[in-house]
Amino acid sequence: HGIYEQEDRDARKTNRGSDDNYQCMIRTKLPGGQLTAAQYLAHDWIASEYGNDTLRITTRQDFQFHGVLKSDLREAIRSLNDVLITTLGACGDIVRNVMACPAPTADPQRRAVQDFAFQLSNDLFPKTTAYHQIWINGEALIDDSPVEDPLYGKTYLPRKFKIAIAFPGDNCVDVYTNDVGLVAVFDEDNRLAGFNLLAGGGLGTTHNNDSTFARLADGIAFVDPEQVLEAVRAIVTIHRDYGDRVDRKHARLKYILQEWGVERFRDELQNRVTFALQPLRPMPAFAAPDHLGWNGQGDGKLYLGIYVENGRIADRGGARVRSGLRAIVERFQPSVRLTAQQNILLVDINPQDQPAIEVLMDEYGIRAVERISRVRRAGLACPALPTCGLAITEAERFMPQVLDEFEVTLEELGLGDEEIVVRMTGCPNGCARPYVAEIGLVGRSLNKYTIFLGGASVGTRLAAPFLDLIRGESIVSTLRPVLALFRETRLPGEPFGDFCNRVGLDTLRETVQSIISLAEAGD
Ligand code: SRM
Ligand code: SF4
Repeated sequence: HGIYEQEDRDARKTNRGSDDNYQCMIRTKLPGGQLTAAQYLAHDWIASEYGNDTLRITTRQDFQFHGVLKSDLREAIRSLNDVLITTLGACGDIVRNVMACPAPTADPQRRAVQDFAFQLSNDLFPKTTAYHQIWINGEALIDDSPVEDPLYGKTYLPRKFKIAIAFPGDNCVDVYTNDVGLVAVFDEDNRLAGFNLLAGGGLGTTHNNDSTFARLADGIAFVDPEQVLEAVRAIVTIHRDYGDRVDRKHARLKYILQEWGVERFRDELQNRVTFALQPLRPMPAFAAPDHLGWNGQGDGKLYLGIYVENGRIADRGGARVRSGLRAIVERFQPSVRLTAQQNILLVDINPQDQPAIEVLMDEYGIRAVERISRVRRAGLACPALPTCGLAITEAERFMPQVLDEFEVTLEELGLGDEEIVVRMTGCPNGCARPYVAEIGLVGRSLNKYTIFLGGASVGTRLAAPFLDLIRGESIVSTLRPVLALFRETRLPGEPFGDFCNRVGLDTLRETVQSIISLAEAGD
C-alpha cells in the first residue's frame, strides 16, 4: 500500500529505549512521473499537514512523504485519493511505478508512448479491494471474500518488479536497470513501429555476498504496439512462476535471465504469448538528457525543468524551493512531471509567463539551471540516514558536501565544465543507481564507501569496484589523481566513465597508489 514503517535514526542517539521515534514513509505511484497542478498542490499540502514539511522526488518519478505518524496515515492517503492519486503498488512484491521519459512533446505518437505508462500501470494493478476498504471507505465491502488476483495469484510476485519506457536515443530513465525495459522504435515516417523489449536489469546487491550482483537488461525481442501489453504481462508471469521464492536475495527476474540465458528466456516468453516475437530492431545510440532549463514543447508552449538537490523539495536557508514551487504552480497552474534524476518539470507554460516565473524563482532562491555546475546537476543520492532503516552511511545529507569538493577539484584541474555522473547510496541496494554512474559511491561501513568507476554516462555500461572502505572526507582527494590523468590522457570528447573503462581500473589504482606512496614518503 506504499507505506513503510521507519524510525528517525538520529533521534535514536538521544532517545534510547523509547518507541517515540517510529514514523512512516508514504510513497505515491505516478506513472511516467505525471501529475496535474492540483495533484502537485495536494502533495505539497499533505507534506505540511501530515509529513515533515518536505516532499521527496524519487529516482522512479514518484513522491515520498517522510515523518508521517501512524495515526495520520488514513487521512493522508484519503487526501491523496481525493485528487486521484494512489499509493497502491508503490511498494511490495508487485509491479512498481512504471517510468517513462517525462519530456513534454507535441507529437501525438510520442505522447501515446508516455501515456502508455498509465495503461501498463492500470493493467498490472493488483485487484485487491482491501486498499479501498482500509484507507478510503473504512468499511468492509458487502462481498469482502478474498479476491484471488488474476495476475498475482494468492502469493503475488517473488520480489518487486520494475518497468521503464524510453524513447530512442534518450535514456533519461536508465531503462537497462529495470526488470523490463521498453524502448520505442519509430519508422522513417516517424510513426511508432513498436518496442524493443529488454529484460533482466536490476541493481541491488549485498556486501560480501557474491551471488548477488547488479545487472543490465538484455535485449529480448521486438514487439508491435498492440502486442506490447501482452508481452510485458507474460514476462511478469515468468517472474511469478520461476522467481526464487526461498531466497529473497536471489528472487529478482535478473537472476532468471542470468541462469537461463536470453535464448531460453525468449523461448519461454514465446510459449506464453499469442503472436510471434520478432528480432530486435536497430536503435540509435543513447544520450541521457536531464531535460532541465527552458525548452520548447513544439506546440508553442514551454516547459521548465527545475533542479532539485537530491529530489528534496524543502525550504532550507536562502532557498525556499518548496514555497517557490507552490507559488509558481498556484499562479500558473502548469502540469507537473518528475524526472528519474529527482528533478521537476513544469509543463505547458505560455511563453509570455516566462519573465514572471523567473522573477518568482529569483524571489524564492530557486536557481536557474545555468547557475548549477554540470557535476552537481548530474548527481543523485538516496535518502539514507536518518529515515532509511537499511542505510549504513549518509547519502542525501552528505552528497552536497562531496559535490562541493568535486566542484573545487574539477575547477582546479580545468575540468569545471565537465559533466561527470556521480551517484551515492547509503548501502549496496543501489536506490540512486550508483552502479550505472561514472563515479558510484556506495555505503560500506560507518562513514566508509566503496568507489565504483567506469559506468557509461548514458547508463549502458555498469561501473566496477575501484577502491573499498574510503572515508567520506577522502573520496574526492582519492579520486583527484584519476581526474588529473583523465585531463592529461583522455581522447577528444571522451567522457570520464569511458576513459576509466578504456584505461582499466588496475592502471588507475596504480596511479592513486603511487600518489599515496609519494605523499607518505614526503611525510
Ligand atoms: Fe530503493 C529499499 C528508497 C529506488 C533498490 N529503497 C528501499 C527502502 C524502501 C528501504 C526499505 O526497504 O526499508 C528505501 C526507503 C528510504 C527512505 O527513507 O525513503 C528506498 N528506492 C528508494 C528511493 C526513494 C531512492 C531515491 O533516492 O529516490 C527510490 C524510490 C523509487 C520509487 O519511487 O519506487 C528507490 N531502489 C530504487 C532503485 C532505482 C530504480 O528502481 O530505478 C533501486 C535499484 C534498482 C533495482 O531495484 O534493482 C532500488 N531499494 C532497492 C533495494 C534492493 C532490491 C534488490 O533487488 O536487491 C531495496 C531493499 C529491498 O528491496 O529489500 C530497496
Ligand atoms: Fe536506503 Fe540503501 Fe536504498 Fe539508500 S540505497 S535508500 S540506504 S536501501
